[in-house]
Amino acid sequence: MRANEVKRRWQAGEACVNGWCAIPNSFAAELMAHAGWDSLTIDLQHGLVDYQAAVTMLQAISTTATPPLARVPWIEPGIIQKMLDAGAMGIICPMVNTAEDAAKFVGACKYFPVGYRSSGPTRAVLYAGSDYIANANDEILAIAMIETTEAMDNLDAILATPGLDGVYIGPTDLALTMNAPPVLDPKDARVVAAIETIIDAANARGLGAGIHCATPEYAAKMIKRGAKLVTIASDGRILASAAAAAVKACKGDAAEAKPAGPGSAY
Ligand code: 3PY
Ligand code: MG
Repeated sequence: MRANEVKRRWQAGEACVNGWCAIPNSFAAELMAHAGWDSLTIDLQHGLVDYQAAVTMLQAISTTATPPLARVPWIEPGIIQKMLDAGAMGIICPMVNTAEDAAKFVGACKYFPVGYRSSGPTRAVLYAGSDYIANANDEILAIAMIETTEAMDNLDAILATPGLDGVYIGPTDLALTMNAPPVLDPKDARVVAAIETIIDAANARGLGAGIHCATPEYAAKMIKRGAKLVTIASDGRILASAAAAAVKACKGDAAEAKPAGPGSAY
């Protein structure tokens, strides 16, 4: 089976700089895949991506060696297994708040005896190899999002889940449950302390800790702090800011963003 390079990096103690695909388009995903990210995540939660678009995006990413991950909309075994069958090499699952949530999530990602994933890796065998089923439990990554105070309260129990490979911090949801400003790259001392607690606890158990960042500077800081997977913004955000910068570079002070509404942090 094709080796999961995210896992290899984690085993070598290295971090992955992860790209984030929210635009539901195979060419956008192909462009991202050729940009040099260590991994790419297709976002079916807050990205505008449905299953059929996600499949074509996986095919586009397959024009490179970049490992594809997927964030699913929720802890729902159906979509988790469909994304794995389509060739995702790991799943990031939102709102894993309890040990029960974690067991349900990991179980959907792994075949018997670790979990209850059903056999049928329709495209995954083409992408990852005909010996997929025998090796998938070792290569496929189950990454639980820690993004609430409830998850913080249950952190040790979640991290102890057999088969869990890593965690992924959602700073804005985490901040919401702490009554702090829901922003990426947070400065609020309580949110920063929670992020550091999660990173340290994951590293102590040999699990990978990921975090969603807005800027390359914050992402680099998180790698120094011990994160093993840092996402920088998203394809949509990078496109929007590069486009606005190009217009501004040409028009100078006359340039003016023209949002249709109040705009968004994403
Ligand atoms: C969050 O900030 O809550 C996220 O889920 C980022 O991906
Ligand atoms: Mg979130």
